[in-house]
Amino acid sequence: MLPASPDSIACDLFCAVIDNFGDVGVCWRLARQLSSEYGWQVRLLVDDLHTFARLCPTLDVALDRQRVEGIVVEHWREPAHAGDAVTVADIVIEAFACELPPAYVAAMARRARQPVWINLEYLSAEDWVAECHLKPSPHARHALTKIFFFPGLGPGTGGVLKERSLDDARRAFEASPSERDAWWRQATGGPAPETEATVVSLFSYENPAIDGLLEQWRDGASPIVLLAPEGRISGALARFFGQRAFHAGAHAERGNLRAHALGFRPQPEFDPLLWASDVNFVRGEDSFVRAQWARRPFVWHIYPQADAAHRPKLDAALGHYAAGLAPDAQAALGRFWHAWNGSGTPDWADFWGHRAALEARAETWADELASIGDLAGNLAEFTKMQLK
Ligand code: TRH
Repeated sequence: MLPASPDSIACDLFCAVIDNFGDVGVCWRLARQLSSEYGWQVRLLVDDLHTFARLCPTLDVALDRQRVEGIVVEHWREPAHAGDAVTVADIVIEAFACELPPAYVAAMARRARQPVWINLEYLSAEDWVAECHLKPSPHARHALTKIFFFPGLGPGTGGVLKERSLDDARRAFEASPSERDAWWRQATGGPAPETEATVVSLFSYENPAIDGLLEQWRDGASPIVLLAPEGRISGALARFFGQRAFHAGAHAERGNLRAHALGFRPQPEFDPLLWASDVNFVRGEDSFVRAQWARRPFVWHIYPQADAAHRPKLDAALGHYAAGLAPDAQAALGRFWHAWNGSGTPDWADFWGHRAALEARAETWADELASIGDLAGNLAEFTKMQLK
């Protein structure tokens, strides 16, 4: 980590956990990157330390204030609570439109130098995002302006998070048989599988399509090794394998399908799961992004929203990712993603028959995505201009 110089930028990042792990997952990743790569003094205020501790087990959920990996973490207890002393940072980020405490906003308005106020939005690949990115919104009562920062997959958006060291870490893992072997033994209790096996990681919400897919894998011609972190899909796996539960450490085998239940790991250890797999089923926002940086084919279970508001978002993501594929592979990818998200029945042979094309596209897509700059870098550059 860079040493915090006296004139280094102070940033308060507010995070309200709505559900699951993505809200705090994105904030924790961003906080670490702003601190370690840009030398910012980051204070992360989170309202749910228990969820946070799943991603960061060194966190002490009993503490109101602590320093973790160079970041000050405060338990944001009440919506109205803004830390013990209302000190306002140079940069204030409210993640995903969580409402800042009124006392904090009032203190922002009183500050001699106006802070840069960013509302970090959810990721969407839709075209309108580029039009709204960095648009200001004046506060109704105070002389303050909030800037909307939109992550996205295309030019003109804020991009997505990517640490500078990520590609090197992935390449080192891929190049080191001993590191991979150690990973397999630690994750599954056994060695890496035979090379003809297809390794599938499965991080997903409950999904009625899973039973059909498990049957196809069981009855398929070549071996499938399924790595399933314990979570919302575990109940369906337990039922399929006739077990009472499918907790971390459980194993099961049916036909050509072998499955291992993995423990939920600290966030930095999530990437090696993706690197150890041939194809990754991911969900939400942060794991969706990590799968893209893993440079392997992936299947996205998008966070379902009321009135099917997620459907255009799914298609917009496909529009970017599938664009470089030949028409038949593009159609198969679209069919499979739609089926995994409730429209149709997933056909594994149809999808995986395009493995070579999907693998090639995973590489070119990661390069395209990297060309728009990463979110923390884009944010740091924008705020630097504002602070001048
Ligand atoms: O958990 P998610 O579904 O999170 C979210 C939230 O539901 C949020 O409200 C919603 O708006 C958003 O999705 C779109 O999926 P996501 O975003 O992929 O977050 C999961 C995080 O958990 C990610 O940071 C990776 C991490 N993780 C670990 O740290 N260890 C693990 O073992 C696993 C499986 C995941």
